[in-house]
Amino acid sequence: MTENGQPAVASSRKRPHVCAVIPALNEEATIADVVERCRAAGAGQVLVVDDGSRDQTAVRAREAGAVVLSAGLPGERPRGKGVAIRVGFARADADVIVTLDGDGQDPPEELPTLVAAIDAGAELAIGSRFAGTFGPGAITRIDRLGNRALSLVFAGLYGRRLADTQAGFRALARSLLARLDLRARGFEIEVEILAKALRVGAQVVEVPVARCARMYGTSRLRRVRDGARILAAMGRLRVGF
Ligand SMILES: Nc1nc2c(ncn2[C@@H]2O[C@H](COP(=O)(O)OP(=O)(O)O)[C@@H](O)[C@H]2O)c(=O)[nH]1
Ligand SMILES: [Mg+2]
Repeated sequence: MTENGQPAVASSRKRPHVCAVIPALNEEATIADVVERCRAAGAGQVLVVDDGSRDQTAVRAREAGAVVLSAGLPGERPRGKGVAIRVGFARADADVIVTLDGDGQDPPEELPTLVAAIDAGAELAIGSRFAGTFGPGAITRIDRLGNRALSLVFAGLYGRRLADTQAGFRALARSLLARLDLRARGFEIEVEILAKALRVGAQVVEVPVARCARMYGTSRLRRVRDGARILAAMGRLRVGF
C-alpha cells in the first residue's frame, strides 16, 4: 500500500490517486480541519481555492498542508464557487478528483466511498445527501423542498431521476474532467457538471453520504438568485448551451 492508502499498483505512478478540490471563502474556522481530514482520508493532493477571503483561510489551509490557489486577484470581489472549482480542476493532477465544502459540512471520512465508486468504473460519483443522512440542523425545510424540486425538474428535463442533483460532494474521474468544457461561475457548477457528464455518456452514480450542519460562518447560497441561476442553467444545458 502507498502512504495514501491506495493499492501498490498506484505507487508506480508519480500522480497521486486522489486530489481534493475545496472552494473556500472565509472559512478560517474550519479549513485546517477539513484539509487535515482529507489528507488522512487518502487525498495525496489537496487544493484549497480561495478568492477574496477577508480572514485567515489561506494561511490556515497552507499550515494544514494544502496548496492554496487564488481564483481572483487580491482585493477583488469573490468570483463565485464555480470559478473556484474550475481553477482547482485546472490544477488537479490525480486519477480521481473530489470536490467538497471547506466549512466542514461534507465529512472527508466519506471520501474513500466516493473514490471507490470511481475505481469501480463510474466517472461521476455524486455524494447524495438525500440517499444518505442529514445531521441535526444540516438542512432547513425550505432548502429540502427546493433541492427536491430542482431534482424533479432535472428528472423532467433529462430523464434521469437522481435523489440529489445539487450535492457538491462528488468524485470525478480525471478522464471525464478532460471532456467537460465547464463555464459556470456560481452554484450552477453542480448542474453543469452533471448535465455535461450525461451528455458525453459518462456513467453517473449516486453514493449515500452524510451532510453536517454548518458550525461557523454563513452559507454563500442565496436561495432565490442562485435557485434561478440553477434552473436557468438546467434549461440552457438541456438545449445544448
Ligand atoms: N473561493 C470561493 N469559494 C466559495 C465561493 N462561494 C462559496 N464558496 C465555498 O464553496 C463552499 C460551498 O458554499 P456554501 O456557502 O457552504 O454553500 P452551501 O453549502 O450550499 O450552503 C464553501 O466551502 C464556500 O466557502 C466563492 O465565491 N469563492
Ligand atoms: Mg456549505
